[in-house]
Amino acid sequence: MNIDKVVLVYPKRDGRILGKAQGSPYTLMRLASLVPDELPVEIWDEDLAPIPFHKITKNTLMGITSKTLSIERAQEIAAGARKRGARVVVGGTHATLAPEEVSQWADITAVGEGYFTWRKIIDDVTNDRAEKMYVDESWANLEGVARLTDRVLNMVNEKRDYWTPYMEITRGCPRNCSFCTAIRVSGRVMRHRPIDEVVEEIERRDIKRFFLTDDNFGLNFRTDPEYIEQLFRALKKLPLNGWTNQAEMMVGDFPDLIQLAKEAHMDKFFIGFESVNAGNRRDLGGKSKGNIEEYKRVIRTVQKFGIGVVGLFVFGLDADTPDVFQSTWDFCKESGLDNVSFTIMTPYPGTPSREEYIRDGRLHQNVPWSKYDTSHVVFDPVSMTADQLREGYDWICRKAYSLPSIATRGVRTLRRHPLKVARRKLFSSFSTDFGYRRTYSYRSA
Ligand code: B12
Ligand code: SF4
Repeated sequence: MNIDKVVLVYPKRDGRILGKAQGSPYTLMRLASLVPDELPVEIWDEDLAPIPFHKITKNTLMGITSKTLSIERAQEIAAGARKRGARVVVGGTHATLAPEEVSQWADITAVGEGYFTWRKIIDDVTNDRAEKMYVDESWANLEGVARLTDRVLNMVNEKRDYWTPYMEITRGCPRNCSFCTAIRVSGRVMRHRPIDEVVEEIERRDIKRFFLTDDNFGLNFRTDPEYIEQLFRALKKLPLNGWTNQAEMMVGDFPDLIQLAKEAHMDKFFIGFESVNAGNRRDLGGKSKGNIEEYKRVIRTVQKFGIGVVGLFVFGLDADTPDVFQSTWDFCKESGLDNVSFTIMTPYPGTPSREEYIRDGRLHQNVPWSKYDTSHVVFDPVSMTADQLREGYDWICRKAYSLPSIATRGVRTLRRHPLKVARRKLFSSFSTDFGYRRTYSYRSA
């Protein structure tokens, strides 16, 4: 095929929020940077603007990325593009978790990481030898991989069009939580980008804030403290306003690194406490044990250094009874968490949880993938009914994401910073809770 243009597409979910889309299309920026210089490349983010179908020709190679919740929209876009003769490649989370399903309507399905396969796909399509499916689950070294090109940085206006830039520093997580899809997408081998590449990327993008895409950045505090220390010392020198990352409780055991994190301008740890119910331990791969006194100790330790803690909780695990909502809410209030995220257990394809629910006849049938958004109930829990899970979730979200609750937590967070930096911290003090309020609002959409 004679490719005259490569387009990379992010299917719509949230649209613009107060004029900007939520986060920069980082996955597509990395993939666009792999397109050979001689081929024109464009990024079409449907959260920013409608897909310009009229610009698609039979010489267009289209790559679509999609999570499970947007796969139906991805399929519509693919059908529109194929009608105009384009060749369509679909990759990302859902294609990795359910490749047979996706390959029924995509020309090419990319499973796992695209850092090496995407270039090969372009080359194979050009030379008319493309295969139906490309798989990369080798979890290769990240050194020198998909460095963002200036062409791509000139194409995406991160400051004007997006609230949050994303950034990848590490990838993978060696744990094995039964409901987790992240490890199926980025593997159970923890890999690090070289620190000089990280610094160079931040400087060249000229970003002052970012959200780390890393699945379990905090685990490196234990497994690779030297890397973390050097990273923090390098980030300290940059003029950053703040950054956030996903971690687990054991970061509380490393006060020296938390101090360095603060000096490196880190704002918040998103910590997966997952459950206040000790009975759920089995599902949590050994990382959270439902010991709420321990949770509180970790929160206090981190906050003492001026870093915020966002508590992540999931409802509907096997041992959850209807009183889990009240006990979680009590914990949130007592513990002084800065922000809270509540999700309903969602059995994504490719996870052991889903297999178990299917085996037990507990998975709800004919539910569209768009409802797999962690705010809808798509299965029958063991220790309560689906209605109780739905109602309890609504109850706790109404409490936690009410404007007075958000204001109370936001002001508390803001007061942790010295007055002279308060303006810079205003956005991050409130934005996380507002984001989750929006996610929850899909319940009634
Ligand atoms: C950053 C992130 C977000 C960001 C948004 C990022 C974005 N713009 O989409 C935020 C914080 C907003 C977010 C929100 C949510 N997220 Co999220 N998120 C992630 C995270 C941590 C990293 C993704 C990322 O950017 N990685 C870095 C880039 C460079 O890598 P990548 O995307 O994996 O892409 C590589 C490959 O997948 C492949 N590839 C990807 N696309 C394509 C396309 C082609 C053509 C090819 C060839 C290759 C290819 O190549 C890339 C390079 O190797 C992943 C976890 C993970 N490890 O995947 C979860 C993850 C994708 N999110 C998940 C979920 C559930 C959600 C929420 C529903 C959670 C919630 N309740 O709020 C919401 C949904 C929001 C929405 N509207 O879509 C799940 C998805 C599960 C599923 N089956 O769909 C994941 C896997 C995490 C998990 N919980 O298991 N998320
Ligand atoms: S710790 Fe987090 S990223 Fe790692 S397997 Fe568990 S849920 Fe997934």
